[in-house]
Amino acid sequence: MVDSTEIHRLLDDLRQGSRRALARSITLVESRRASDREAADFLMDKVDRTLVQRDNPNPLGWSMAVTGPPGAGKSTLIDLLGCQALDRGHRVAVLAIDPSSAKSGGSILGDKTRMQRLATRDQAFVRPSPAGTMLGGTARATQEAMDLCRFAGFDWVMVETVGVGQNETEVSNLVDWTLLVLLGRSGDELQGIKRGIVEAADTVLVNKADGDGIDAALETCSFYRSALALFPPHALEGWQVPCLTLSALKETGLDAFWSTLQTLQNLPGFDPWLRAKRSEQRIHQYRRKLNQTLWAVMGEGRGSEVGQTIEEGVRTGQYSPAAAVSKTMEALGLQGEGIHKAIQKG
Ligand SMILES: Nc1nc2c(ncn2[C@@H]2O[C@H](COP(=O)(O)OP(=O)(O)OP(=O)(O)O)[C@@H](O)[C@H]2O)c(=O)[nH]1
Ligand SMILES: [Mg+2]
Repeated sequence: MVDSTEIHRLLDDLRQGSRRALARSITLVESRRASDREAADFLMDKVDRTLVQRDNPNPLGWSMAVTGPPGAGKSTLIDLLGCQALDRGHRVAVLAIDPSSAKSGGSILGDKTRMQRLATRDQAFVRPSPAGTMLGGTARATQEAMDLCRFAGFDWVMVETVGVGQNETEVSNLVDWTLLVLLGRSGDELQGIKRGIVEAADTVLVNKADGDGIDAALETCSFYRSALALFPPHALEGWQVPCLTLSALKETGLDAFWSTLQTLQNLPGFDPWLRAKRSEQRIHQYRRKLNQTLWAVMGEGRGSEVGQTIEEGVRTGQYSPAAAVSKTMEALGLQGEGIHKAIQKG
């Protein structure tokens, strides 16, 4: 249980940029306990108000998702980009959605991590989060964790996501920019990567362009360049999604990445586009939260008696899924009765 004095202390410490307070706040927003939820909502309300003010008139900070197939080199790249961003004067935070920690309680800061260099830099904040139950390979509370990072003065936030399942495009709703990291293989393997993932990418990077891998990387890159040219125009006017080759291991090809980023941020429409994107994401966040909250109120289909009874009714065929939704609304006092009656009559 966290009381309001403690929340105010947390807020003060976060304002000072304390990484300890940041870690604690993220733990709070990740907690599933109802009492923590209340405290977290109180905290996030204050955080959000400040962030909205700070983003006016010009949006501040920069966040990127790093997506891509397993083993493409996402963590290695984040480690490198993170260190380079620190050297450029940014404060860097990394949130890694860790599929294993949910089961084992393990941490990517163990020997599995490829972010050793960043993790040892004093100014950086690296945090693994369990993947939880959220779709999209993103932890349930990732959006809130990102907001907390920004509030604590981390102006460069990167999120590593798991795999390339069909729901991973959800992560692009959380960040300013999505980097898709691919391996150099023969071009026709585009099939293996779902089109939606490529469509959600703002920049495509073909990694491991080193040693014997150079030719394959170049070939893959030219294949993607042709494919990307056929995609609908990007929401940011003047931006054509580029494909670059690089080696996160040998640290080559990064200059092109940084200059691409500069070109992007210098586009005349950049600020209005980013402002609009962030506004739209707030709507997403509201809807996602509303879903989660309703689901939680219903005991996630298990905990509450009403939820259990209704689910049992769906399972046995007593209620259609549609009738069950209106029954649920009714149980929550949300004028479901009319709809329910209409279904019964129909
Ligand atoms: N040759 C070469 N190997 C690389 C490069 N980048 C990463 N690797 C290696 O590829 C392996 C996977 O790298 P990670 O950074 O862990 O890849 P990842 O995409 O984060 O992997 P998951 O998180 O497990 O999906 C490691 O052995 C890296 O050392 C690169 O540019 N060139
Ligand atoms: Mg990784």
